[in-house]
Amino acid sequence: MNVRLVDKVSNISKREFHEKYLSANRPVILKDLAKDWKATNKWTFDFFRKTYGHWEIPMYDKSYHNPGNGYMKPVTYKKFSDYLDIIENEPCKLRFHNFQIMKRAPELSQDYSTPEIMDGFFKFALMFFGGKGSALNLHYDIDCSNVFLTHFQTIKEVYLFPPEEAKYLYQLPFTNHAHVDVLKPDWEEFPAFKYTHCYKAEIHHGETLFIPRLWWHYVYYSEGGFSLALRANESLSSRARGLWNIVRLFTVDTGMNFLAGHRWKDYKDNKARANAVLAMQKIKSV
Ligand SMILES: O=C(O)CCC(=O)C(=O)O
Ligand SMILES: [Fe+2]
Repeated sequence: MNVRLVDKVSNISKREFHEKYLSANRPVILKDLAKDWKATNKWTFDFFRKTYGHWEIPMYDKSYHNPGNGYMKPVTYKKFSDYLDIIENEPCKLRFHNFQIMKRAPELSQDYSTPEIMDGFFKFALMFFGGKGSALNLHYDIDCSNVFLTHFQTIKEVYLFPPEEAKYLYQLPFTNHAHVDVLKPDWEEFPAFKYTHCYKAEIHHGETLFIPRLWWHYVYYSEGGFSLALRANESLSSRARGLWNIVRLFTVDTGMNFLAGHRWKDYKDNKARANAVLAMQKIKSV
């Protein structure tokens, strides 16, 4: 597998961003997009612990996509302050993800501003927390948004793959995810993965990773930490596609998981394998 580093830039104009990254559909790390945000200094482990520590929060781990009753459901709940104590100090595989934090704490939206680097930002924002050693499996964002992921306090790694490489990633049909462990691939099970072009981004405190729409990403918390994801989509047709994706993929997949559990998972695994075999045959016949 071929791994390249994602560019890191500062002080980029809207025009240059459009030309080099948005229109070219390329990821980039923006070092200073969040430099004037209050959040950059204010959002510490201690701040969240002191202000919102009493919340009960849902916890997720790598069983997120296991078939059956627990499919895409929390594995447990924890007090937010207890969870923050853990992820600040020790390894932990639990994550708290896709959290629309501003719904619960609208005052936090005063701590950042909508970036001006492109148009079409959505009002809502998501937060992601993870312990050292936790990972979010390979997926693309089902709503087809461009994502601006700003990380706070620590470092984390994101591995990105272009949309056209889904076939080498063993995309599970009717889903937006795949189960290759990017950091430790099982080459016997996923031989096509070696044909991918992987882009690695290491995001440090206050840096923002631009994930272009439909790009696949695998997130590894090399240290415990948290990020804010702002999302933008300038194109009405792609917004519509995102909505359609949510209805079509989510309804079919969760419905079939409910009806057929393990058999549905086997069907998806077999289909992903067959697609990868076909893709490899095409490469070899060229
Ligand atoms: O940072 C994370 O844990 C996941 C981020 C992500 O997948 C996203 O913002 O789309
Ligand atoms: Fe994502």
